[in-house]
Amino acid sequence: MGGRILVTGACGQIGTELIQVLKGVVGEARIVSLDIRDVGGSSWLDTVFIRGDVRDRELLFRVVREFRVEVIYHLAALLSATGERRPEEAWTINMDSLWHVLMIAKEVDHVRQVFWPSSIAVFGPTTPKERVPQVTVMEPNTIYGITKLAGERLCEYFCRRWQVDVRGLRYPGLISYRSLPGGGTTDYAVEIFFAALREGRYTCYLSADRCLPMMYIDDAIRGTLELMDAPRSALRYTVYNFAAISFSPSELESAIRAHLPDFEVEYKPDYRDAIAAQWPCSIDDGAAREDWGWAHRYDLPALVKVMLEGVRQRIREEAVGLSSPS
Ligand code: NAD
Ligand code: AKB
Repeated sequence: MGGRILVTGACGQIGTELIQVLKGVVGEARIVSLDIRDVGGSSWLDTVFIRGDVRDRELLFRVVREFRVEVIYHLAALLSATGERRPEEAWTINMDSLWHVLMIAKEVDHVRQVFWPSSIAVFGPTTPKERVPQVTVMEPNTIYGITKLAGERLCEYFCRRWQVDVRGLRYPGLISYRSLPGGGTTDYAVEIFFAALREGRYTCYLSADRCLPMMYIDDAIRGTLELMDAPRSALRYTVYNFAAISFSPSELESAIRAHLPDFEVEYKPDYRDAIAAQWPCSIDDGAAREDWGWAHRYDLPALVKVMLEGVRQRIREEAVGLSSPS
């Protein structure tokens, strides 16, 4: 058997979707999942599951050596909204774990690649709002954004100083129905579909005109794997701007209302609106498009269509006990 792929944060929104796709590429036997959540056994989505804390350096070294891991997708983190409620934990989970993963990649010979996600949260109030360039002012003022900025610099450092092959993307808000988001500011763009189909109404915690960069999950996973497959020599950056579409809650509301004319949204901005206010509306991902051929496939109408179909199906399955909310 070839080397294994380790996915940390495996039970989260991205981990769940990434593993399903990776299984189709390399088979479940080559995937090791790690998360702090209790999944009720030693298997997650038919992969080997290790329950543990990514801050535990010894555990990470042991898992990587025992399973002869070659590639690490290091996804475990606290996201922006949770991070503002638990800043010290956000710092230790997001930063200590990245340090350990990069040290492992530096020291363990059979580890040849690391993927680590950054975020649009790396930008701040002094960053341009529209078509943010790849290289720009980055002065985030959420703890989450600060960990992403420090993380980007750390990845760059390990890459330059020790030739660790670490690659990253500044993900926008990701939208999915098979796995649900956890503790982010952009989560409204998933919740709204469930509320539209279940209750016909939604109370949105962002302002109606709070425009943010967003992406359908299938585009995000495909782009991630394309970046990992790209020849290292083609990559000018360690972490790339990565974009698809941008919209505000009221634009999403209108796009949903094109399918559900009676759908109603009330706007009651809370602390998450202040977080989103620091982030840009749109991103220039020209470097990703030039260097490794990135191209998104889902525009807003396509995203709304696939989400309404998927959420409707999921609600039906839940009603007959075939699927449980995650
Ligand atoms: P998520 O919150 O859905 O999942 C994170 C997972 O990490 C959870 O399953 C959680 O149990 C696990 N975890 C948390 N603390 C842990 C610990 N101490 N040890 C082990 N596991 C732990 O998040 P996600 O949306 O899947 O995000 C994955 C990565 O992508 C994160 O780094 C996040 O910052 C980044 N990202 C996500 C988005 C998005 O919209 N989903 C956008 C930008 C960046
Ligand atoms: C969040 O809202 O925290 C994430 C992100 C954009 O990083 N979805």
